[in-house]
Amino acid sequence: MNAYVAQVIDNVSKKNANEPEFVQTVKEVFSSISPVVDKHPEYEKADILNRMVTPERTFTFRVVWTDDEGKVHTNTGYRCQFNGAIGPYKGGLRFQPNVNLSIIKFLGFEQTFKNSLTGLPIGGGKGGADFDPAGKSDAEIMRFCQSYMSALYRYIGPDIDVPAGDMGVGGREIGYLFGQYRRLKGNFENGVLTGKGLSYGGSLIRPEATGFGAIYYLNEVLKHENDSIVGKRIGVSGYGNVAWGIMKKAAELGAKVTYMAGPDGYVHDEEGITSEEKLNYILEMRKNDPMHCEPYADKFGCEFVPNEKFWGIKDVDIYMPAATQNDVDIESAKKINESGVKYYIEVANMPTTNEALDLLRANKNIIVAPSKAVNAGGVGVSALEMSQNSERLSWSKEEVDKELHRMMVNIHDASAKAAEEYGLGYDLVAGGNIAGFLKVATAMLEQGIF
Ligand code: 2IT
Repeated sequence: MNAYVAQVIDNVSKKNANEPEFVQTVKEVFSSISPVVDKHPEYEKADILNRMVTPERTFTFRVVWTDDEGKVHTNTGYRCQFNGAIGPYKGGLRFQPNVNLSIIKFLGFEQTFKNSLTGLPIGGGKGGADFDPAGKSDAEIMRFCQSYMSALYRYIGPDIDVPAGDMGVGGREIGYLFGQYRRLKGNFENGVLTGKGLSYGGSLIRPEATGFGAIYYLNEVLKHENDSIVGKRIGVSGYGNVAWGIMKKAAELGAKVTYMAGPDGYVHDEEGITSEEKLNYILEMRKNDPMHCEPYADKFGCEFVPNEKFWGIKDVDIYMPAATQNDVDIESAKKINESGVKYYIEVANMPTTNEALDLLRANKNIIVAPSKAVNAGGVGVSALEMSQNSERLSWSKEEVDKELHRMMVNIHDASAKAAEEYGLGYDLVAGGNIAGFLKVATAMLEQGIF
């Protein structure tokens, strides 16, 4: 490995030893860019890598709210404005009890390269809170969001930093966050958030964009292998917003999701989760209880395996981890390697541990695609939402979908080309990291030392 790259990884590992997820993602991205740094000594001269692993600004804030019984609760909010070299900071907010600085920084670092891959002018950022939305009433969610935005609003804006949703933050939360921003600022600046409702500047297709984009990307991988999506069976971990978009688009293109997994176990639906009735039921089920997917198996009479993950099953063609980080560990990766399944398409942010990813990438019979490319259609359509807001108009469904499709084809092709240029063959993981990195590095170099 390039000595400068190794030295930066070593620095980060020591300095951020209490931030394991962040260290993990830095190692993953930077191990791919070693040949690029060999070729470009100017990066070391300008210390680009140490600058890239140091967020431009990170802050935490107090979020106090009152529950329906009148009890006062205190949470910690976060926002990490990681890299603004190619555009305003852009990235979601995650509300989950396990949120901490390490998780926010890993997501912000990944987001920087992902956003660069979209080809659109957006920098990288991420935020959230250690708030648990499970079991909260609508009024409690609203009060939490209002308190959260009261602390954040001074530091964001359409040309500064544009948050969106992530786990625990969907259309409802974005609505309350935007309402409070508007109330505090006394203006209508809807480009400050994306993932908004259609009545106040949201974009068509944004809720489905991450899942649809993942299938468009998968389609390019299949084409590259002279294969076709028609008739393919897909195992998806997760059944949230992103997994749902995958199910829907897969069905539209003639494939089917036959496995889905939740925190309580997994469902096997050999017929495929393809009908409108099934897709609608999943939305209903999730609204009532986001922790259990077993009711689906009960309702549609299919197999449910409690407390297990499905990694290792042989009766699918494609695995798509779409739940959360580090869902696939080394033991799961061994099972996947033995399953004979050819395509491993990451969807959730960092769903694979580094060890597991190395093992899968070493298997020449498996094609691995990285989440920062595969799931980039979500933030990509967020950037299209920003464009629509600044133009003060809205695009048709067809226009947004066409742009999303074009973006995913470009991301796939740019990743394949970057890997090819560095003599790495069809390595989508390295290629995605290299292509994302180059644009950010160039922008930083051209803007001078700071
Ligand atoms: O991980 C992600 O890319 C997101 N949560 C979406 C971010 C966005 O700004 O739409």
